[in-house]
Amino acid sequence: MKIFHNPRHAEHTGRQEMFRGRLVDCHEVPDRLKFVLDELQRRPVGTLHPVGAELALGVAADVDAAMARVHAPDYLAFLANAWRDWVALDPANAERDALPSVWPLPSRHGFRTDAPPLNFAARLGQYAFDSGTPLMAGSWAAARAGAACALAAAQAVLAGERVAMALTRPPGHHAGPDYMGGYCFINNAALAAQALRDDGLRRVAVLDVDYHHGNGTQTCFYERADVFTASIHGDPRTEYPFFLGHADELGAGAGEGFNLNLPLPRGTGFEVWWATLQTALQAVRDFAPQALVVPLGLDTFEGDPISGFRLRSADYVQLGQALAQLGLPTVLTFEGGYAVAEVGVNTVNVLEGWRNIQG
Ligand code: OKP
Ligand code: ZN
Repeated sequence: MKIFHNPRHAEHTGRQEMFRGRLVDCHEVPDRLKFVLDELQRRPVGTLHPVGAELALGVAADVDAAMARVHAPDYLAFLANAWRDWVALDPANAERDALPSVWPLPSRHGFRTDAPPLNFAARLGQYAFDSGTPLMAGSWAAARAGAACALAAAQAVLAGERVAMALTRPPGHHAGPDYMGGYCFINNAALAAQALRDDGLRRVAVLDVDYHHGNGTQTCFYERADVFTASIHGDPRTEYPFFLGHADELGAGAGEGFNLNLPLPRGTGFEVWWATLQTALQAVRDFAPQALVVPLGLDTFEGDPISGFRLRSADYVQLGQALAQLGLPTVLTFEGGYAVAEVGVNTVNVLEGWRNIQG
């Protein structure tokens, strides 16, 4: 197994996120990735490939083109210049992370979309759906290098690898065509799926096992029949991201029937989660894809500080085995998992499960 990791991930280190009326320490921290790398030293289940160097060696143009296949040009330009614009708003901002604090409500409330604001604080609100996603000087570089990891993993799978992982942060599955949020800026899983399609695979499935609904990925492919999206997650009636992820979201237009949401109540344990996984796996098999992308969140763990499922560390070996048994070329993207001390063991357990099946 090839593991493409992002040497620039720590350039994105948030200080605080807004949570229920106050600023709290960020959960999405660089140590998450470091603990996975540490565990991979102890259990070398795959080969490690840093991707930052490839960015410098001229793959950069490909990365920008691939991001533009998923994200809107104005959104990418916004991200590329966001830090400069934040500091231009007030030089004192150089010492603070950027967080939005004002948003347009949907246009039915009368707010205009035909007169976009110039003020950067307002533009940040236009492109972000929460105030829990701090943006700082290195966020763009880190997210862009992460996109390169996702593309490298897709390319490895196209070249014949059975499974490849994009080990990067910030995560991606909440980022939509033209918005950031949920700690995400660039949707790495969507990039990988689109890259697989662009290289000639006709059908690609995405199976999101993060605790939180992959709203960004769902939205990217909602009206398409070529990419089937499925997600098992905490019920949005009580769980983040709240405004998407219900069971009645089946896709639209040509994409009708090609989205599957399997929300579960907070507190769900492995037995029910596993039965639900079987439903998702059967739906993937029914779609008969030529490749699979798995946004791999480890925040279904019982010890996760911001999530509500009850999986144990050993359960992740079974998850890896079940995914491997699909027998599909697979790209894994690293998403959530905030029990930092255990996220390395839990991640590598998935990969270990894969290796059990591969032989
Ligand atoms: C990102 B991923 C917790 C509030 C929730 C957003 C959670 C984003 C999860 N204090 N903040 O899906 O793991
Ligand atoms: Zn999550």
